[in-house]
Amino acid sequence: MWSRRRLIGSLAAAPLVTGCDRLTYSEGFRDGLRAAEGLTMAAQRLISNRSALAREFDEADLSPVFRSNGTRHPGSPAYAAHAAAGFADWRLRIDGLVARPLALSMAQIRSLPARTQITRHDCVEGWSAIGKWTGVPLKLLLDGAGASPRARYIVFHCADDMGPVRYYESIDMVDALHPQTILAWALNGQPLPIANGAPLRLRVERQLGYKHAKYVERIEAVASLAAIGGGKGGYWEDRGDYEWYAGI
Ligand SMILES: Nc1nc2c(c(=O)[nH]1)N[C@H]1C(S)=C(S)[C@@H](COP(=O)(O)O)O[C@H]1N2
Ligand SMILES: [Mo]
Repeated sequence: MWSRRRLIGSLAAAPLVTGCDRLTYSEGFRDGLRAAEGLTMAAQRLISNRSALAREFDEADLSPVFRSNGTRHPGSPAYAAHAAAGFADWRLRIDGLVARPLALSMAQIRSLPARTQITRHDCVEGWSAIGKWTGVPLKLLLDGAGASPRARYIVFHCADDMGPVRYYESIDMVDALHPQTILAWALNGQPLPIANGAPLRLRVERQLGYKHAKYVERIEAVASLAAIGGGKGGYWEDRGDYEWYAGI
């Protein structure tokens, strides 16, 4: 049985960078890759670029207003009830290819080690904004749930209806384990506003705006995206509007 106490203890004790990560980010490992026969320059560039940090800014750079886009309020009565209760009964579920499926309250999530980062958000519609985000590293949650090595993608299921379907997005493990990939619960030092995805939204800083799922209620580890939604890895991707890979 996975008690609440053990859960918090285990998540809180989890180091932010361990095992594979340290290997991926260490210079020695990259040197090894460089030397590896048959690996093209383009592939090397891709690997090192994708694990690099996105630029972080100063307080002075913050946009006066961080605008919102897409859903500004998931209209459902269920969401409205959660908002009215200050999201006290909201649960983030973590399931799929994990050893220990979790359902975490916002109080539990806020008590976990947090990362704060000031980054620029770039929307394909042609606007950018700089905001300060605070949240729990996704890696910590995945380690806490015991994500399987068979997991190749992480899917974010959202609470907002887009007509008959709900918004969802997905990222691969390179982005999922990236140190700046967090589930944010604060924007500019304040609780995350509803317009920006309360109570919890993804920040995946090496990707364009539509990948940053708002109103996240479930995180699913999967080996393939084929059986999720329309099979293309996201709401916009299924419609054929945007590409799944939106790296910046
Ligand atoms: N659940 C959900 N997530 C979403 C969207 C949405 O409509 N619903 N819009 C996306 C788009 S296109 C962008 S640019 C950002 C906007 O985030 P913001 O509202 O905090 O500016 O959220 C992304 N995540
Ligand atoms: Mo966007």
